[in-house]
Amino acid sequence: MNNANSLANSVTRCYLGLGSNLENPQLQLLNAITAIDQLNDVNLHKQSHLYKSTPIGPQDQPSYLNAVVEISTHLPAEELLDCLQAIENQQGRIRKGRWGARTLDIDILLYGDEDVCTERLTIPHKELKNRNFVLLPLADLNKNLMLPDGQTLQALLACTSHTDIKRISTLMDQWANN
Ligand code: ROI
Repeated sequence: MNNANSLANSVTRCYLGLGSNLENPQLQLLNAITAIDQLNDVNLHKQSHLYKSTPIGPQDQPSYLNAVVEISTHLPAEELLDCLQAIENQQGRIRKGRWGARTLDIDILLYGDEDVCTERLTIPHKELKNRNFVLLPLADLNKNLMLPDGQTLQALLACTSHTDIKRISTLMDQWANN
């Protein structure tokens, strides 16, 4: 349903992508997930494994750590974005240019089945289909996921390179299993 959130009080299931390659990336992601879990009107359901990935963009920057979480919320997409940007800022956001190293990015990948296109937001995320560091963790959470345009995650994964990304076993795995 495309207008799932137009009804007052309806709950929307969302997927958020997290990435970091500066200032202790693992701690950045763990702290961000804790902060997401503590947001008013956000329920954290699942978190993916943690992935080490080769940078997209200039190669003279550290490898990234990436993960995806599944949440549900009553918040409209832009209010959710405000909350996520506040978390990025609270964690002392550093961004070395558009394609450069960064302490923390939290992107709204999917907001229910909705297509959102505003000045601040494009959902589904513009690069979702092209990024293995988004597709692989999404598959940890919901391998039967279908995008609003009807494409399946499995079909996207089948034409994605898996060579420059590695699933890593970390404290986060233990945390996820508790
Ligand atoms: N590259 C990887 N591997 N992971 C990211 O999260 C990431 N984020 C970015 C850019 C600079 C595009 N490259 C990335 O913003």
